[in-house]
Amino acid sequence: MPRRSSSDLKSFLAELVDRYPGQPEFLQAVDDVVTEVWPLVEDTKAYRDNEILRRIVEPDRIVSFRVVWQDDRGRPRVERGWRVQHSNAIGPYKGGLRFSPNLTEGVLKFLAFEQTFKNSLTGLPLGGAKGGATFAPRGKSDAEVMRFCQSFMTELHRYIGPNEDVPAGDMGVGAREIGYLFGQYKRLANRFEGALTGKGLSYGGSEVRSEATGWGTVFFLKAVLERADDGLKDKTVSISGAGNVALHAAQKAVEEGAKVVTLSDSEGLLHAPDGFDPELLERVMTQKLERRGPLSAVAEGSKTLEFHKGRTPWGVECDIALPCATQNELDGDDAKKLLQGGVRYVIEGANMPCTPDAVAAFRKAKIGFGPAKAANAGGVAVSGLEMAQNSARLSWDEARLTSQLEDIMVEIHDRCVADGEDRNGHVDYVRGANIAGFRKVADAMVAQGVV
Ligand code: NDP
Ligand code: 2IT
Repeated sequence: MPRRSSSDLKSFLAELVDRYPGQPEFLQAVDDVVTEVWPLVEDTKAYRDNEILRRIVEPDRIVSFRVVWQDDRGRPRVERGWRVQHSNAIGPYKGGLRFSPNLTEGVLKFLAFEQTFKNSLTGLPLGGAKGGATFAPRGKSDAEVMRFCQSFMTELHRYIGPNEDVPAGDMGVGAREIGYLFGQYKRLANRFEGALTGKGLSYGGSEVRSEATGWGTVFFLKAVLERADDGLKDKTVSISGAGNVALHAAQKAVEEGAKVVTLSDSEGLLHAPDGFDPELLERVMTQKLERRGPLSAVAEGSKTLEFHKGRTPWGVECDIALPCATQNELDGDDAKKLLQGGVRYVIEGANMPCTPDAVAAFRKAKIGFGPAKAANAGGVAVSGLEMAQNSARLSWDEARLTSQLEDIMVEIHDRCVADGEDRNGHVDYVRGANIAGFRKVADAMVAQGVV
C-alpha cells in the first residue's frame, strides 16, 4: 500500500469534518492526536495496511437512551443518556460518567477518544469509554439525585460489568452519585462486583481514588519540574475550577510548598493574593464538594479573599497554571496573557482545557506544557488499581496507593519524554503523549486482526 503524505492528512481530517459537523470537540481531539501520530503511521507498514487511523477515530459503539425520573413534585422529567465505548483493544472499556445539562454526544465522543490514549499511557490494561446524561445535579435534592441515578443505571447496567465496561465519576458525578449508581447496579445484577470505580471505602472503593486526579497532576508537574532542574517550592500557582480535580491539585501543591493563588467555579474567580492555606482549602472543599454551594460564599466577610464574578484565573500572574475546570476554558488570548505574565509551566488537570490556539502558543514559547491525557491520568490509574483490588478481594493502604500513583505519573512522564524529546533536549509533551499512547493501542489492534 502506498505511503500517505501531509496533504493526505489534511484530506483525512477534512473528511471527518464533513462527517461530524456538529461535533467540534470530537474533531478537535482527533486533530490533535492524528496530526502528531501521522508520521509514525506513515513509517509503519502494519498501521497503514491495517487502516488503524480510520478504525481508531470511529468508536466501537455508542448507546443512547432516554432516562425518565420523577422530581420531588412528582413530575416526570426526561433526560438523554449515553455510553460511548470507544476501544477495548487493550482492556475493558473504562472511563467516567458526566452529568451536565449541556452534554452532547460529540463531547462524550471526544472524552472517550482521549480516554483511550490516556488509559494506554497509564501502562494498565484499560480500554477507553465515557458516558453521562443531560441531568444537572445543581439544585436537586438527594432524593432526586438518587431517583435519577437509579433510572440511569436501569438503562446502563445492560452494557457494563467488571470485564466489560467499568464507569467512574467525572464532572457532576462524585461519591454520592457513584453510591446510588452502584446500589442500583447491585440490585439489578444481583452481584456485588467492581462494575464501577470511585466507590466509597466501605463498599469496595480504593484509598486515594478521590484525590488521585488532582494529586496525580501535581506529581506529573513535579516530574516536569525535576527534569528542568526546578522545583515547586515557593512557585505561584493559578488553578481553575473548584471541583474534585482542582481542589486536590491545590491541596497537593500547597503541601509541596507552592503558593496557590486562585480557584474558580462557573460563577467566577476566587483570588487569594497571599495564597490558600490548608485550613482555607478544607473550607472550600466542604463548601464545594459537600454542600455543593457557590465559591463566592467562601469570600464573604474575608479580608484576604476576593471574588470576581464572571472572571477566570488567567489574568493573574503566575509561574504555573493548572486548568482544572472544563474543556476549552483557556483560549489563545488567555495564553498570551499568561505568557506575558511569565508563566513557565501549564499542566492540564481537566480534559482538553486549552484551545488549539492556546496549545500552539505554549508549544511555540517552549514552556513546559503537560497535556491532559498524560497529566490527569492519575484518576483513571487509581481506578485501575481499584479494579485490581476488587478482583483480588483485597484493600491496599493509603501509603501504598499514593506511592503507586506517584510511580505511575513518573512513568507516564518518562514515556512522554521517550517519544517527545528533540535533539536539543527539549520535550514536546503533546507529541510524546500522543505517540506513546497511540502506539500501544495500535499494536494491540494489529495483533488482534480485523475486528
Ligand atoms: P467537578 O464536577 O467536581 O468540578 C468541576 C468544576 O469546574 C466545578 O468547580 C465547576 O463549577 C467548574 N466549572 C464547570 N464549568 C465551568 C466553566 N465553564 N467555567 C469555570 N468553571 C467551571 O468535576 P471534576 O473536578 O471531576 O472534573 C474537572 C475536569 O477534570 C473535567 O474536565 C473532567 O473531565 C476532568 N477529569 C476528571 C477526573 C476525575 O477523576 N474526576 C479524571 C480526569 C479528568 P460549579 O461548581 O459552579 O459547577
Ligand atoms: O477523565 C477521566 O480520566 C476520568 N473522569 C476518570 C475515569 C475513570 O474511569 O476513573
